[in-house]
Amino acid sequence: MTGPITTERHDDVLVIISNNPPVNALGAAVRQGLEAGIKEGLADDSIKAMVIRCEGRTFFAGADITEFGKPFVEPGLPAVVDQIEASTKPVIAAIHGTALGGGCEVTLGCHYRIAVPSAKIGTPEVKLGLLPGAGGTQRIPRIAGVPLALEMTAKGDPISAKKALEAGLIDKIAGEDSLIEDAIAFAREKAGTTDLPRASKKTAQADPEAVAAFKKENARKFRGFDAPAANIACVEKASDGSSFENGIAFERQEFMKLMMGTQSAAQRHIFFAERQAAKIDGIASDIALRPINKVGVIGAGTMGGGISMNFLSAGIPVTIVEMAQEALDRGAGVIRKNYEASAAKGRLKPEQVEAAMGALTPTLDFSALADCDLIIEAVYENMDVKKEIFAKLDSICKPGAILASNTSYLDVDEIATATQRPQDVVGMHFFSPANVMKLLEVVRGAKTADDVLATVMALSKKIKKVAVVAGVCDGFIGNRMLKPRQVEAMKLLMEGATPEQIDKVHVAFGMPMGPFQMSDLAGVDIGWHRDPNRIESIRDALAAEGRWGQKTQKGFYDYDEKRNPTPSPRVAEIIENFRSKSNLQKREISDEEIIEKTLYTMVNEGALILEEKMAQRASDIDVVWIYGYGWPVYRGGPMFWADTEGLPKIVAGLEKHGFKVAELLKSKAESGGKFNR
Ligand code: T1G
Repeated sequence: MTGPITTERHDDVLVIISNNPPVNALGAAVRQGLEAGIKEGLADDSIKAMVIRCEGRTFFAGADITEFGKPFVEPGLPAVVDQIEASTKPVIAAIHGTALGGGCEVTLGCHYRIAVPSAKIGTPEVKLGLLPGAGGTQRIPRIAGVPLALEMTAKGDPISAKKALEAGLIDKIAGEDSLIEDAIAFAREKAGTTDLPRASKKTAQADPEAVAAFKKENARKFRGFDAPAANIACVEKASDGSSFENGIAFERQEFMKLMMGTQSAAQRHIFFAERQAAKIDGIASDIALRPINKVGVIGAGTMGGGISMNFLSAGIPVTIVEMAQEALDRGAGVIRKNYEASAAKGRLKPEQVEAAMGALTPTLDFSALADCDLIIEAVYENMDVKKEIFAKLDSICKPGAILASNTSYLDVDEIATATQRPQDVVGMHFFSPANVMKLLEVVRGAKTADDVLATVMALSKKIKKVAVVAGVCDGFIGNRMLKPRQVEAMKLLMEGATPEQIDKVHVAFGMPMGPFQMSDLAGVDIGWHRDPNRIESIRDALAAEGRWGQKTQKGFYDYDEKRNPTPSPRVAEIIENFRSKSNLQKREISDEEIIEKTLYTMVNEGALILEEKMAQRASDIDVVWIYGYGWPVYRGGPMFWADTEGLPKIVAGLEKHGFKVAELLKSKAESGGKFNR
């Protein structure tokens, strides 16, 4: 046999082997090879049982997503799964790594499943805006029941081999290093079995209470998404007494609806965009990286503490430096409190908390940073202070140490001028809370060395961040696009919109919160000049009277003790005062105008960012907004969304309100081009 599938005879057991790196995706050649392998085993009387296994790091990780949208090539995966199940000889799935999506469905077509202890199985299709389209929504409930089927299909998180064994989704746990031998022995045990277990022949007990509870519990998480509801409907269909064939027909119908929709296209776009962002154009992927065995963090405040946790959780020791003992103790205390909170929720074992805290070295001695491989400055946003720190780092740090600033908008090139080693200087802009938010903007200075950039990008994956390369400009990528949104939102207040109207439009769009809710969360006083007598804007007026947001129980909204917001009459009065002083007439403002002025202007800024090469690609901008600001993944990020809106419509909307349209946006709109293609 040629192609990614080969077969190996072990006396009376035929082993069908997939070798399709990197993740054994079930592309056409793999499906064809599986079909041929099963046929070979059935045709040979000396073969009494078959094993399906994969080479490399994992069992099949699902359908080949790169094939979606391309011409269909037989056999389809459902047919292959059905062929396996119909085999008159036992077929055993030998699972390691992650059997995901179609990979999980292949195992469910097998009569038996054996897995190593570290294996995971799951159906993450919902995270791509889809559902298991090769029988998974019908076989999982029949084997493991409705509650677990709901969890696995509608939420998409994999389960451990242990949990799968308890649920009957696997039959046996193999030795971690003896999967092949154990699978062959297991197959031999089952050889000759006549009444083979077939999931499609089982029935699933309806469980309406479980469905209702699941829907209620996840209503907020599923808000705006189409796929979760489709997965739930399929699981209900599997347990409503319908025949397996009817269930499969329903699954196929729902799968095609999702596959043809923009939500799945958007979510698949982000799946690949996130991985593409890790690649740096023009730098060889095998460039030698600088070893990072010890990290220094300057500043033990909210950001410094959160940043430190990322490395401690990845097993990398951290030396954290402060100016005063009280601040140092407070910072280390917050880190411990955060870890203990995770342990209380069962996310960490107590020994993991102690290991992390044991790897933390709080100190007032700046020279302790001398042997760190990477030092991240996380002090307040003042250029003089940062340059003074970098000059000190330059004098004490070992050659080759990477010097990073967590600045959220200051000029990294200017910071680098404070050192004799600008090639070792880079920006690492974490998003608050730094130990939670996945986005990391890696700011490439004009002189940042290629290996420095590549080292930080590789390290980002190790600390479970989604990293995007940004150029040096005001606000880099995310905050630079946030600016027009906030400016236009404030202008709309002056013309008659209310904070709650604008926020409502953004939340309905799918954002976790609107511009004013976000200001109240982050702090209305962030970046305020702090002179209560200098009132030049609505924001100044609020800040001057202590309306700093949630932290003072009042900002653009008033807050009760549970931080529930209510529209503020005082804010309405402040807005009215400013409007009348500006001789602006209050007018009705449509939701459409709010979208055009706050979101179209973001897209326009994104186009400028691409023109100026401050982002490597449009999909990087999408990744920034998904992982840094909660842009709804089912809309694929601002630039993908603009493509689906239609660039001519975006241009028309911008021109209608007198905005200057970026050349790149205009030229793409005129030529029928798109940002993401
Ligand atoms: N198809 C095509 N390419 C894939 C792929 C897939 N399913 N999964 C990963 N890749 C590529 C990925 O783009 C990257 O490429 C490389 O493999 C390494 O991936 C019918 C319809 C398996 C947990 O959703 O979750 O089955 O950047 O960097 O961190 O019902 O990949 O190197 O060029 O992520 O070790 C359902 C998706 C599909 C699983 C490994 N399956 N993959 O993580 O490596 S739909 C999924 C993952 C389906 C059926 C339905 C992860 C991983 P490149 P990586 P990793």
